[in-house]
Amino acid sequence: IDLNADLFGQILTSPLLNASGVHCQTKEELNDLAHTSNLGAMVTKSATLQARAGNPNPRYYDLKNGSINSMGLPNLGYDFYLDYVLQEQTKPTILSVAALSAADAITLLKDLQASDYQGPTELNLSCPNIVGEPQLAYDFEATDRVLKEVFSFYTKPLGVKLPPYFDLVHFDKIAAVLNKYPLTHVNTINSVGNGLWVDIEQEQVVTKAKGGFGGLGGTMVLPTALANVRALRQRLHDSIKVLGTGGVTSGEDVFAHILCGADLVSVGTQVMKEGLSVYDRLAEELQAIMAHKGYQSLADFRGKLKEL
Ligand code: FMN
Repeated sequence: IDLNADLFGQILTSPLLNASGVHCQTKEELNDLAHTSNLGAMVTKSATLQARAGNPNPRYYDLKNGSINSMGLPNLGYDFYLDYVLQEQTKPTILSVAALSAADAITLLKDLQASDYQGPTELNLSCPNIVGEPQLAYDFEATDRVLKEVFSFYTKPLGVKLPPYFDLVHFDKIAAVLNKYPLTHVNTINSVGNGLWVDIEQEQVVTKAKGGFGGLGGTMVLPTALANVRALRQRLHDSIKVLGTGGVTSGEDVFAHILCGADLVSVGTQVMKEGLSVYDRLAEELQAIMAHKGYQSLADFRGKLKEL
């Protein structure tokens, strides 16, 4: 059984990725990822033009069924991550970038276009935790305008990170926008934005920024993530790969993402809970399921979810 997967032409020995934002902010963390077995490729923390401290603590809270966070994009700045992928990278890497405005996105990608970097980039259109800023990809026309301008000059591999959608008409609308552009991939889903958790003992919220509202991840978002992978795979051109993210805690969850059409699968919250050894466990569990079902490769079942 092999777990080989493809990252826009590069062969990976595992379909597993880290989810951007988890264990990928500092050079030490990125180097840890580079040395993590069964992690096929890595993704950097979403970088903004200027370094950001992010929101005040507490800004991550572990829940029984997942996590809630209001990190607010703490990162070392675009220059740091660009240097990292140009100089340090030893494992296939996706550079994640985020913009606080459409103008920032253009400035950042113009710089990237002019740089020596030729690898894959992911534009995060979906951070739910920036105070006062909307998640761009919930505005279909604004997303179209930004991508139109970006692809008027950008010629390197570029994908987008999407927020979860909850209405079939919204899947139609975002897919119609994305299908107009030569995107390498969509990564779905980002955190389910603006959940709220209540500490009954203290009668208070669990994270500080935004009055306690924060993005959800982990087991509780798995059905939403699977729906987004499936719905987008059904609507996007074949040339646009789908990276499945959200709710993965077991080999079965990885299998389900791939059955829904995911080319690669990322893990966020469960890395926070379990550490980087999670990738060995997931690969082993996935291989056991494949052996049991008689599958030799991921292509044997990718996208083959049956309907009733
Ligand atoms: N997604 C991004 O695209 N960029 C980020 O910088 C980012 N930061 C995150 C920080 C934390 C602490 C967490 C928990 C998530 C973050 N995310 C970010 C979202 C994750 O990449 C992922 O889409 C989401 O958590 C769902 O996956 P999960 O259920 O495996 O956690």
